[in-house]
Amino acid sequence: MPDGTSRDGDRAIEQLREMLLIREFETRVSELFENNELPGFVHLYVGQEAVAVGACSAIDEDDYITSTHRGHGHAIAKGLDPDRMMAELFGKETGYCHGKSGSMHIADVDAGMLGANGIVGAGPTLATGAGLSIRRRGEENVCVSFFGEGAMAEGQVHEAMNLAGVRDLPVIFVCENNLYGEMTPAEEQHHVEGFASRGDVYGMPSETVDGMDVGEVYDATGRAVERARNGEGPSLLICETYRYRGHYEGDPTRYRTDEEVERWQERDPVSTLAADLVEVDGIDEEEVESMREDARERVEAAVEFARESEMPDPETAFEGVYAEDLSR
Ligand SMILES: Cc1ncc(C[n+]2csc(CCOP(=O)(O)OP(=O)(O)O)c2C)c(N)n1
Repeated sequence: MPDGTSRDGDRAIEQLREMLLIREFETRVSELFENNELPGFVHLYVGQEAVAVGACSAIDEDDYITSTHRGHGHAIAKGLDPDRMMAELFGKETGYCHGKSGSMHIADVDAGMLGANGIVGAGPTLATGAGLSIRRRGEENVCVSFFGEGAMAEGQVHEAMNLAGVRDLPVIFVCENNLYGEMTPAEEQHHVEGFASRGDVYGMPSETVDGMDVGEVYDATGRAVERARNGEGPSLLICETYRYRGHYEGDPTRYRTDEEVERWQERDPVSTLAADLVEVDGIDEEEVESMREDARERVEAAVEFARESEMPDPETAFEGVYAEDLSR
């Protein structure tokens, strides 16, 4: 549980470890995709690591998240196993969804990861549903819903926020403003500046934070989680961030300049946190390097696991696809 204010070196080390794992996972996925080893599309999370890790480190293991088409970082931050994630990307039987979901629909309900989602804006509606279910069962959990600023223009996101507001549901809406929805700049898609006012209309407090700073995301999520657990309802958190890769792998990114990318990379969330740990907490640079090496090895082991796993049996194509009996 976050205390919302103090800096904690051990927590920051753990956050760096997770951010490095996401960075290495995504970097390796990019190479694998380029080598035609992965079927389907991939949308990478490189650059946005502080949002997933900051928010997920402020909730408990038995809390829930919903994710997006850019969901690998959210899944890793929620504690999913890189072996089963990589196997899913390879379309293998050992993957989280037995090779049926690929990158965009990885889910592990037991771990509270209610799903990546290829439908833009679908996560918040699931999160409001999870909030309703938490409330009905009398539990104290919360659900963090990640979505992009592009999704903020989707009707269902507003419906989800409205119902969560009306019912005071324990949902934290985390909007990752990475400035583009596919190739469209945010200012061409929204007529207001910033997104905090969207919370006002649904009666929930909003905070806008530096999404490149894991500590800021963690603290702000912690405040929202506390409200939600106290029965005070949902919150909206806007995290200003940036994706370094294209919208999808292979995107020529003609809609932005190299200078813009470099400007954001100067504030890289992983290097900034690592530098902070060295300067403020006095950890050795070698320790950071060894953490990076551990992350690389972990990802390589996941690639091996995925490569060696079997393809699913075609006979199982319709298993686990439809709900068996909705009447119960
Ligand atoms: C309902 C729906 N409309 C359109 C698309 C096509 N599409 C996929 S990603 C995307 C942009 C989403 O932008 P944003 O929500 O900001 O997320 P980001 O890609 O920036 O992470 C769009 C329009 C879709 N998958 N689903």
